Amino acid sequence: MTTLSLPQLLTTLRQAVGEPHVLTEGDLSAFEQDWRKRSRGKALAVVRPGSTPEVAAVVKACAQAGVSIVPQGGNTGLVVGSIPDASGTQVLLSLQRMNAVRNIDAANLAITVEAGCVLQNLQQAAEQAGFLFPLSLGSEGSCTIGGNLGTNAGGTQVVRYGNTRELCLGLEVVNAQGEIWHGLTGLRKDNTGYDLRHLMIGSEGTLGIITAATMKLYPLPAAKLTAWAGVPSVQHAVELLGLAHQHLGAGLTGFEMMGQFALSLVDKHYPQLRVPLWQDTPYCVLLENSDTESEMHARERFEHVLEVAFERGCVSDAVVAESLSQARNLWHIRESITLAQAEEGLNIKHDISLPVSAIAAFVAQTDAMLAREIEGVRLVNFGHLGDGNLHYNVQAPVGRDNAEFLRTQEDRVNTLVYDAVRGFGGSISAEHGVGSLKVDTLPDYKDPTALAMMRRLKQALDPQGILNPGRVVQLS
Ligand code: FAD
Ligand code: 2HG
Ligand code: ZN
Repeated sequence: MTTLSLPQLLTTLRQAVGEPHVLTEGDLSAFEQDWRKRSRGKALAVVRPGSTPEVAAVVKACAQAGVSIVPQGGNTGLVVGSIPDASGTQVLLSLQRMNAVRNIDAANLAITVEAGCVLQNLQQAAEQAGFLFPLSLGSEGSCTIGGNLGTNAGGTQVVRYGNTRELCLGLEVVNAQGEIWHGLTGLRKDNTGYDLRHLMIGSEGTLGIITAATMKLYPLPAAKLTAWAGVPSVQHAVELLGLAHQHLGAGLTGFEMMGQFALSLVDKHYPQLRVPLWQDTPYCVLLENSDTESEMHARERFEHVLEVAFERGCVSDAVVAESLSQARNLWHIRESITLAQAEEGLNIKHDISLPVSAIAAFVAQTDAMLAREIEGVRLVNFGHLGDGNLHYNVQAPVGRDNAEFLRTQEDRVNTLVYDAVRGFGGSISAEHGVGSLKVDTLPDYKDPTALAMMRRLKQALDPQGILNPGRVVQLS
């Protein structure tokens, strides 16, 4: 194979996707800086293909030039996995122009979209066709389905519908050789060997570039009920979750827990949102039930759960949304925690999962340990309790510079928290992924055989190491 020099590569890329879609000058910060503004890279070029054959042509050209590629969707990832490194030698491949809804197959309850389709647009397309696409994240106005698949995103409906992985029926992928795998079958059953779809999902752009996906659709719920409950402790929140599972069954679609400090940040930075109950109770829970039957029956069951929880002392007070707009406001408060943290200043983010049965003990033990280790430490503890997933974030003590705290304390705090997570049988990443932020930490917590198999897979599928190198697994 002939090799390409960098000028030849740029010429080939311009021929492949069109001159206006190869950006090398001007303000490229939207592509080169991560969402949290922790890191900034420098791309050789930002390349914006408009079709799958164009993606294949870009990958082939980069492979020929030995230039690596960083796939990017909405650039909302939180683990520094979607921006180029600082070398100025990587191609940033943005999928944003590939945003079409290709097909809705109502009988198969499936929708096929291109990878750059913004999640909210996908939700709306499904709804216009009379269906629900249940994946829901605070970043849904800008993240893309390609990025959701790349990270196997979770979000707030996982307790009922599963992670992005569970919602995917098929993929179209450009591999590291620039070949196109046409896997958009939409089949619900297919046991013809290794399931490459599941290998690609959650691989954070290191094994292939997802160009389109067939995703599952669900019936639209007829009634949705939302409550905000004050709970005296994490253990009480876990007991409330048990009651909700017992009485609501598959109707339980959301179960989020939020600590007092997390909610105080929303109250401080967005006082207009009027956070309920947060001053009176150490934790609040946001609970959602979705049903295909009438609201009257669902409401009876939903309120029964809260009554039983109240009698048992699991809930100290609760409000049930009386309208769609009240329910939306409650969800908006929950979704604003990430933005409120950003307003407060950088903190040390953790995205951990634990068996639900271990969460109360983990929080009690780790809260106390961090308070001993770092005087005045503030914990932004919130997350998807229904899935055993906490965002156990660590904010600098009052008066201490956030950036300095992050710089000097992150490694130490990570070790303290992740060792505790390991002690309770948990994972250091529940939904955000590894990216470059956790790539050097992963070997300390991942089963060594699993890690060795991951490295072998990476070497087999991408022997040149051109797809998002330095993310997920280091090869040397
Ligand atoms: P990007 O950030 O562009 O990329 C993420 C990773 O996927 C990178 O490694 C990238 O290389 C890879 N990638 C992107 N597109 C492709 C593709 N087409 N093919 C292969 N690889 C690709 N995450 C959750 O899981 N749950 C949440 O509740 C949640 N809430 C959030 C709330 C806020 C306010 C913010 C800012 C982020 C939140 N996130 C959450 C994180 C983030 O939104 C998700 O990780 C999302 O899935 C990223 O999508 P994206 O399109 O922005 O991907
Ligand atoms: C959420 O659940 C996101 O809101 C972001 O996963 C978590 O800000 C965070 O740490
Ligand atoms: Zn989350």
